[in-house]
Amino acid sequence: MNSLLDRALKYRTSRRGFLGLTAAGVATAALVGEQLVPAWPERRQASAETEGKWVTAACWHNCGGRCLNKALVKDGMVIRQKTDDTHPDSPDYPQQRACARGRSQRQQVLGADRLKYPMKRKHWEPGGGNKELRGRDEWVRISWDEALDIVASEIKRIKEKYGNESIMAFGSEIGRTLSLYGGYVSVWGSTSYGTWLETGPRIGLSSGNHVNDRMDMRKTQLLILWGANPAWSSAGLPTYNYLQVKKAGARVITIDPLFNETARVLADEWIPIRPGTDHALALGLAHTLLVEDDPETNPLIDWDFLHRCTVGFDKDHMPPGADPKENFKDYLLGTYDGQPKDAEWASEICGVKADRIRQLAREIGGTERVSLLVSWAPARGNNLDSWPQALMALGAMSGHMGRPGSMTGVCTHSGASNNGPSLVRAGGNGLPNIANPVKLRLNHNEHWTAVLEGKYMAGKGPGVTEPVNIQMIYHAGSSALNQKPGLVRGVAAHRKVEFVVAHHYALNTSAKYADVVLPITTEWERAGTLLSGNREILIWAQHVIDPLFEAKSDMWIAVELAKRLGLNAEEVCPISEEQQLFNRLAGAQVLKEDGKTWEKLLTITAEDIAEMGVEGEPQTGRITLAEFREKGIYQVPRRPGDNYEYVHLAEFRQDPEKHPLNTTSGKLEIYCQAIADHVRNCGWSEISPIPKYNRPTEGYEDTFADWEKKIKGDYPLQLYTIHYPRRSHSVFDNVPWLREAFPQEFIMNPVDAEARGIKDGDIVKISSRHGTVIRPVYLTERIMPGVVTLGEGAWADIDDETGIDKAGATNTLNGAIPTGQGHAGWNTCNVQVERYDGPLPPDHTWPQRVIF
Ligand SMILES: Nc1nc2c(c(=O)[nH]1)N[C@H]1C(S)=C(S)[C@@H](COP(=O)(O)OP(=O)(O)OC[C@H]3O[C@@H](n4cnc5c(=O)[nH]c(N)nc54)[C@H](O)[C@@H]3O)O[C@H]1N2
Ligand SMILES: Nc1nc2c(c(=O)[nH]1)N[C@H]1C(S)=C(S)[C@@H](COP(=O)(O)OP(=O)(O)OC[C@H]3O[C@@H](n4cnc5c(=O)[nH]c(N)nc54)[C@H](O)[C@@H]3O)O[C@H]1N2
Ligand code: SF4
Ligand SMILES: [Mo]
Repeated sequence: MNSLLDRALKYRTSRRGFLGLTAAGVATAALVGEQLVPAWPERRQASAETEGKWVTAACWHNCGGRCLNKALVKDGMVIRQKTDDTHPDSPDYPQQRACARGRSQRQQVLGADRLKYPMKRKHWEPGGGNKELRGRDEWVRISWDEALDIVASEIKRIKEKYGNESIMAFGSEIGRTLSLYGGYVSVWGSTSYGTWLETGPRIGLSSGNHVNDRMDMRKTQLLILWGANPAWSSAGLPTYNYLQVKKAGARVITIDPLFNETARVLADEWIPIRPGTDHALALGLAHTLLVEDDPETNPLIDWDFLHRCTVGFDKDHMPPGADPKENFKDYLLGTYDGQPKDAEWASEICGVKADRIRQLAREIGGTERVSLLVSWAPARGNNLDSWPQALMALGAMSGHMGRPGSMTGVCTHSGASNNGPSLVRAGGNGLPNIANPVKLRLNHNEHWTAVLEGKYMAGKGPGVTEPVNIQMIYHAGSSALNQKPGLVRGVAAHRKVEFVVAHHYALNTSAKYADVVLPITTEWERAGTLLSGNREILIWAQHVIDPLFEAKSDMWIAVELAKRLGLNAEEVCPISEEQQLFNRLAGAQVLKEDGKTWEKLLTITAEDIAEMGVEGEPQTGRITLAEFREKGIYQVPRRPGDNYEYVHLAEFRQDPEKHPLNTTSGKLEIYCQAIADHVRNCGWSEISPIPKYNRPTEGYEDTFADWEKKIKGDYPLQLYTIHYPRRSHSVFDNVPWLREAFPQEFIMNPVDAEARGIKDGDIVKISSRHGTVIRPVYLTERIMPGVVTLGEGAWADIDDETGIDKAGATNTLNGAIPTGQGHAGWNTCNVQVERYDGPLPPDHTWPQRVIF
């Protein structure tokens, strides 16, 4: 180990190499952000040499992409990275090329701020000691034995004093140990899918992607990217795939508060819209279709599909038991409430001109093949439970479902531009599940409040709460304190409980506020794993380097704690990491060219098995294990017209009786009692079974003190939090290269800035009802007036005196506001912005969090 460290420490560099040796780069090349990687000239030299071995290195983050990253390993150190060059690139059979984050992966794994040893807070005592010091105490290096003894004894003490229902934990491996020890409180709710998680499946779509694949999409004539920015949030191929759709002749419209990077590449037209108001736009479009449709002269509605495949559209197509007056058509027309949901009504809410709404409806209804694609972003807002249903109703009315080149729904994350079942898939790891005996779960909008106030909404109907007493927070996966809503409240909760422990490889927000921090290996230091991404690939990420310093895996910790708690460690981890990897390799399958039958992916010999030191049987498959190891990827070749093309809902459209959906009626539910019941049971708010517009808490309407008179309130701007290219959520935020490349600017329209005396590049103070951050401002007409945005995921850096977060973590601004199905409301938040006169050096110049 020592020689590995010596070698690593010899290889120091500035971030210059990454940005190129430009004059500006040289001028700012103070040695901040030192990393344990070779300096630029040494790397150039390394590339010229043939020494070293290229190893496929995991890029394992929840980033919406999945690319091939390779590391050149020499003397046990990574000296260079590259991306996919396993085959020539073409639109049909493209390379899986890495983004800037993947190419900076070394800067994270080998960062100077890697946690080296277990450590405890200097003033920690059993029971917490002075808990207010969490987040500002000094750190003391301790041995693994001491660290594990402390954690085990606190788990035992807290369980005996308060019961298992006082331990809240995040993380799968530690969950195994805690489950065997009587269980732990877990957390529920959609942080990612917005309201698609619960609404999607109940209305007949799904929570995830549900459109056609990339080859089929080339048949589309009108591509509408409705709140979708794959250029930033699905790095890799999606933007390139959409470019092929455009090249094949499609017109492209984006509907988004921001003229985003994707629009810059693809859009023929940008329609700006206020965040959280897409539901109103969908209703305005549906109303226009309804009043302008004439089957003879102006056919805009696909009546055949609507009547055969949906329930709830009009009084003649209601599910049994439903009030016939509660139908969608009469709601659109305003028959009973006196308010037609016409283009003018929609325009006042969403900000799109009424004429443009009507014109867009004509385009959608009047074009043969349309792709109406949304990401989850427009559903990630308070009270937006009925938005997915409104979009589905629009897609069903216009008939853009279940046909080649025609689709409506979610198309995002790793499925962006290319939905459909995986064509190549890994086997299971063979690890048996361990059930958690504790059934108490806290919604992520409530868990910090529940710690502070001792009660939570019990899921037993409107307003029914029950008591809870959390005394321990265990962070061993996810970045909960930074990534869940209500960060300011979260910090207070961390300073209230008796014990906080975190596993991490750098001092992220959860670790910063802990009592004990345990250093963790990254994927590069482990046995290897199989990673999937878009439907056509499987990546074998391999062991790259030995564990750095004293880092251990989460499973090792789970096992060591189990031993100290008197549990059977064998039960926690009955299968070695190597055997788990082998099981996944041996079980990998690939779809044959007929598009119907599966074959094993790998030929594995007895020698392979002996070399891996695992148990298994030789097998025959499509490629050899050696080839898969060498390339690190298997990619299914594609061509237009192949048997892998996928059209979502095709069979259902053809014969809905023979291929019913998994809904109460078996059809698409424009009237859906199940989702209304579910929301009611959650306890926070109620919705109608049809997609009626719900006013979002902290949405556009709440920027007004008086909505009727249109008098603005104290927080007059709408903030939404965008997924930002510096990071994958909080991951990579500590990498100085990426900090410099993507400066975490606050994006604002010049009109709003001028009214506040703000100039481009000024430091601004952004305040919401829940917290305050400061950031440099980037003024651009690419964002619509009245709306501002900031990238989510920065590592909070809160000054305890002023309460100001200088890093600009968006959850400092986003409050924890439980509504509807308990989903996260990141894109509905009201703020005020003013100039900030204090200094704020660029964050790539900040000292890294190097502890020892
Ligand atoms: N304000 C606001 N907040 C948001 C969002 C937003 O738009 N706005 N987006 C939300 C969305 S869509 C999502 S999906 C969530 C994501 O929320 P999280 O999943 O909490 O976010 P990540 O930052 O990806 O956290 C993963 C953490 O696991 C760590 N990690 C990785 N591998 C290991 C390992 O092997 N062991 C251990 N112990 N740790 C490991 C990473 O370093 C990282 O700290 O964030 C949500 N939060
Ligand atoms: N670089 C990077 N990529 C990521 C992630 C990351 O953290 N960083 N996280 C990954 C994860 S887990 C997820 S879930 C996805 C999330 O990805 P998405 O769900 O696509 O979310 P965003 O990228 O935040 O927003 C997409 C677009 O929607 C717009 N938008 C935001 N709110 C609204 C709205 O209310 N209405 C409309 N019409 N448009 C709106 C934004 O301006 C943006 O252009 O990203 C994934 N990809
Ligand atoms: S998109 Fe994701 S998997 Fe691909 S290189 Fe970037 S961070 Fe890595
Ligand atoms: Mo997500």
